[in-house]
Amino acid sequence: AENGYELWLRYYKIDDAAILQQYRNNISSIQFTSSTPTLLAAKEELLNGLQGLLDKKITEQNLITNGCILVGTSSDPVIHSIISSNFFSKAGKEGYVIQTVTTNQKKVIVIAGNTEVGALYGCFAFLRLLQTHQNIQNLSIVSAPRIQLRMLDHWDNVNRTIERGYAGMSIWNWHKLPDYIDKRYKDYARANASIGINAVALNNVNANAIMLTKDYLIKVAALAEVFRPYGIKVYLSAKFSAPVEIGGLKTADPLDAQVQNWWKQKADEIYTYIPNFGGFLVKANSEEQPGPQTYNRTHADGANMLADALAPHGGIVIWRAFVYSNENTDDRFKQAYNEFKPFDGKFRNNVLIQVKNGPIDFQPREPFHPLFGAMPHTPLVMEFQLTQEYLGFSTHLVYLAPLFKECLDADTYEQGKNSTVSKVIDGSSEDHKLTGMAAVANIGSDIDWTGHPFAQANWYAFGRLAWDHELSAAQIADEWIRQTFTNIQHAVDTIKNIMLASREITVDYMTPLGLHHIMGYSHHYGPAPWYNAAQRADWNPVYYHKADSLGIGFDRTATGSNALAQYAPEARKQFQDLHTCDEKYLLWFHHVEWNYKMHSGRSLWDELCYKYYAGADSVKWMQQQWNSLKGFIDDERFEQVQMLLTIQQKEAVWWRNACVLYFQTFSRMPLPKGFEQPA
Ligand code: GCW
Repeated sequence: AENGYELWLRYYKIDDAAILQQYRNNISSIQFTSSTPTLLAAKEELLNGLQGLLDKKITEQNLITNGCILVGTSSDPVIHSIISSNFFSKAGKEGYVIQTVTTNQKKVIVIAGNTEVGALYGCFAFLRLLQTHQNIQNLSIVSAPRIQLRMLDHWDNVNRTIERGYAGMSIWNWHKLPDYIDKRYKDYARANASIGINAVALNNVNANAIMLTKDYLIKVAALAEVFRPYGIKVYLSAKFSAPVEIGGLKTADPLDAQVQNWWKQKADEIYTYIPNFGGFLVKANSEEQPGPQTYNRTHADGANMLADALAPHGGIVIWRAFVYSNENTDDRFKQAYNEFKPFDGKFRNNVLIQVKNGPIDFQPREPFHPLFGAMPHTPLVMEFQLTQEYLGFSTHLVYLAPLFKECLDADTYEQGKNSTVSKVIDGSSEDHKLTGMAAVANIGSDIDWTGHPFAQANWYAFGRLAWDHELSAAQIADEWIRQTFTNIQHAVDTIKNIMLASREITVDYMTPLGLHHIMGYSHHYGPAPWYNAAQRADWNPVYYHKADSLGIGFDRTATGSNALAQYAPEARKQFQDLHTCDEKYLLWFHHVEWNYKMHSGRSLWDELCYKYYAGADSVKWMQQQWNSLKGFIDDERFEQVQMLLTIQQKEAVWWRNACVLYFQTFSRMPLPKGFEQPA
């Protein structure tokens, strides 16, 4: 059944006769140079994949014959003798080499890395070539990740609920662990390894200290064991108050010797169970979480204490910069920068600071976070969100690669032109060795893992971009579609068009022209721009859109909150002038009069209506496009997406009507000519 469980790792017989023939001619057997756990995992995957895709028995050989695929590491003498070391120096620690070579008159394909995990990644990459119907007759590929730490953050709770999870319960079955190993754990590891993800934080950043007790560490160790052959390290979200909660201490003050000692011992203990433990992820002093500031200490004091405990074992601390408080009456946009920038250079070298892509909170569109480029002495980890907290949960089809790329490609101008966010993140502009990109997972116990067949694409796209942020959103969509649905060109193109347009369409029906944070209170689903009742002002949509009789938008220029001052002058320039500011970001930075004339010649009010209507209408277009695919993909997933698009269409109209009617109470202007006034 086509229930989506296999994700993009579908190995069904290739349905194109010419391609199938080419592959059968070129592939007959495999040979692995050793049988360590990682190479065994690679062999299992390659055999399964090849036998499925080629519908042919693939044998294992000790001899090099024509059509043999030879897999191993650069240290193997045979591989060493037939592959130039040049290739291996480009592959680095985790990269791979795929080369067609003729040796002793035998034509073979070599898949190898400097490490076993590199070879494993190479096997997945090779299978991807077949799944996407590439010509494999003369391969010469070298690929290495641009970013070291490619990480999923699960916001999974101990009771298996998932904060902001929309695809069922947590796949971690804490109750049955460590003795019962769910098949999903391995399939999860396979999926991640196939796209190069090498780190996972298992539990919610709103952490439960119980995760650090022996009972749970043993369960964590069992998962780590399953993941290890696939090159994946486990991390845990650490609750800062753990020394008090589970350690019996009176304080969690990071400068207290007993507290420091408690963490040291805890780290030592963790490594006895999990020798390759990655380290801690920490949310401190944000949204009621405890942290060093609880004891009048700084983020640096807190992070460095944990870093010192982990350092002897090679562990790292990923400390989140997602901080803001209600007591601080300054624009929420500015708070993370103000709190963190002063500590640039003050963190231990095994501390990374994890920054959300934008300054508020995973909105459909945000400008890049001003911390990128502003802390040159500190490695910053990108934090994206796959689970669509603000983008229609797992109900709306929104392909996020364009959102990720928009942020990665943004120019911080911190070291002159072309200091893109991606260069900050990959360490190239500030010369960091330790680099990372993380994403909040959208994975749950639903059969298809993500609750929407297209949400799988976001998981996939994240991994691919963490490996190589130069890939385009279109390239990634193309390969994902071919692996997941079909290689029929017309269908690939149609699906790709839907995917590539989906994010902008969503912005249009939710938050066009730079509107942000106008969604339903607390659950964050649907529109509620009128909401003004939260105990915390900074959770009220009215705080963000500031609509009044004159206009709408948040003035973040020098006449307003002056958040723009946090950007480098050249970057600031893109936003600070009302007339030249890209209209996609307009209301992020300016309070604009309803009658203001936009680039289109329309008034702001008309343009706002135009965007909302275009967004909702475009979902109808998505439906039409999808409907044209009937028969090109399996009925099950076809119908599933069809139903989801029907909901999306209704809800796009809901967003449009709610926002237009509400904002109309301020503009007091009619809808543009020809637009139907919502009831
Ligand atoms: O987006 C907000 C969410 C919280 C989340 C927080 C965070 C884990 O609404 O649910 O808490 O961000 O990123 O810490």
